[in-house]
Amino acid sequence: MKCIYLAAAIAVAPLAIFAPARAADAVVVAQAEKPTGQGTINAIDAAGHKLNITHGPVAALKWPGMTMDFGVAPGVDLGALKTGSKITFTLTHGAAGYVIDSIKRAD
Ligand SMILES: [Cu+2]
Repeated sequence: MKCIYLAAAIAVAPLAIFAPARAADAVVVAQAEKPTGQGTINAIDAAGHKLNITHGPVAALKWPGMTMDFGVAPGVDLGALKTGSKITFTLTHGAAGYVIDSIKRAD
C-alpha cells in the first residue's frame, strides 16, 4: 500500500507547484465575472444610498427574480437615476451582504 501512496504524492506534486499561479488567475476571472443583474428601480433612498429594485434572475448567484432593497457603494452616483429607470448593475459582496457597485442605465 505504501508505494501506492508514494506514487500518488509524486503525481500530485507538480500540480502543487503551479497552484499559486492558477489561484492568481482565478481571482482575475472572478473579478471579470461579477454577478450582474437587470432590473427596474421602484424607489430611491438618496439619504440611505439604497435602491429598491425589481430584478430578473442573477445567474451567477442562482438568485431568482425578485423585488428587494440594495445598498449602493458610496462611489456610485444615484443622481442620474429615476423611479422607473431600467438598469444593469453589478454586485460585490460587502460586510453586510451584496451591494451594488456599478449601475448602467438601460433605457
Ligand atoms: Cu434579489
